Amino acid sequence: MSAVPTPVLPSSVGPIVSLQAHILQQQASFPEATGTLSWILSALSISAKIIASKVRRARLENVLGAAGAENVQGEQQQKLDVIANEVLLGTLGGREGVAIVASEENEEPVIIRDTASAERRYCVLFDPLDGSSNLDVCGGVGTIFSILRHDRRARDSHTSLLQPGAQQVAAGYVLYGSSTVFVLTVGHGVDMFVLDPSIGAFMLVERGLRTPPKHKSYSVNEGNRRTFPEGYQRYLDWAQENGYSSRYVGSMVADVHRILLKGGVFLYPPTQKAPKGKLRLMYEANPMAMIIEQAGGKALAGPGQRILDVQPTDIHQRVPVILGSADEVDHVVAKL
Ligand code: AHM
Ligand code: MG
Repeated sequence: MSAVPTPVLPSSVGPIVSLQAHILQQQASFPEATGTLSWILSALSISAKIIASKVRRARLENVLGAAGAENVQGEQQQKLDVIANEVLLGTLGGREGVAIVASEENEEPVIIRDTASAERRYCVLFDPLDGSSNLDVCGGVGTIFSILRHDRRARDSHTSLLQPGAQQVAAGYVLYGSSTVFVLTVGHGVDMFVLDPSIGAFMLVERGLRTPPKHKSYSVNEGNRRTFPEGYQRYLDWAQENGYSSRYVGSMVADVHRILLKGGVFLYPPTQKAPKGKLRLMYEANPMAMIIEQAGGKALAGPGQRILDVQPTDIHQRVPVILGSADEVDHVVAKL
């Protein structure tokens, strides 16, 4: 009797993997994993789909513009900031594994579950809609998130949250641009998914992303140049003398996504108005730093100061940011 040939996937057909399947595959490679983190990532994926649809319909539903209140940073909240925040609180709040949530839009951390009995629980920090002032002009905006293990011995929620970024278990962002992109790291490289709106699922489009080691491009708000510390001004002179391009959307997720894919350097230096920089350590700089480092780049707060090693003292604290291609970050640091 002749053996039945084993069917082989034709080489032209790559495996089709959704974010959900990818998370389960990764979980399976950690026998000690309980699935708690996977449930949290799935809540983030659902939030991203809901927020993406709200962003797409914002003009039609008349939810553009300011909400009329200021957040803890003293910044104008957009209506969609508030909506996106509620979506994330709602989806994460339903997940057993979430102990504490902290958001750019809430002054205090939100305790989701009685933390005293928490076994394997996590803290999730996020900026629900970063760059939201770009919404009125159809610009790219994003959600940024960071996941830390909840410290059961911590005396209060602040103490559990105040861990350096190097201890993040997972981090990522969602870019609501010409397509909706979900970029994720759980500490084993960076994977990228694109939302297929026709089936409502994020599909894997690239595994193990690497940021190019060099690219002659910088991304910074040059309107603030006169108040940058001198070293940054020296760097900009050098870059302009050496044929660098300037690219700045003013939405960190969009700017960092471009650098992740094409290379270059993103800067938010100290300024007169924001002497410690503008960007927030725990839910903007840390997750972006983890992604960029996992993709082979560098992320610093200053010379010799890795963002991921900064010990936070406040969940809303700010930090200067220099991140991107390894060689380009080195060029900046050489001038500081
Ligand atoms: P936000 O969290 O209030 O939206 O502010 C963060 C945004 C980043 O997305 C962006 O990189 C930066 O602010 C732009 O700031 P500036 O307008 O000062 O250049
Ligand atoms: Mg922000």
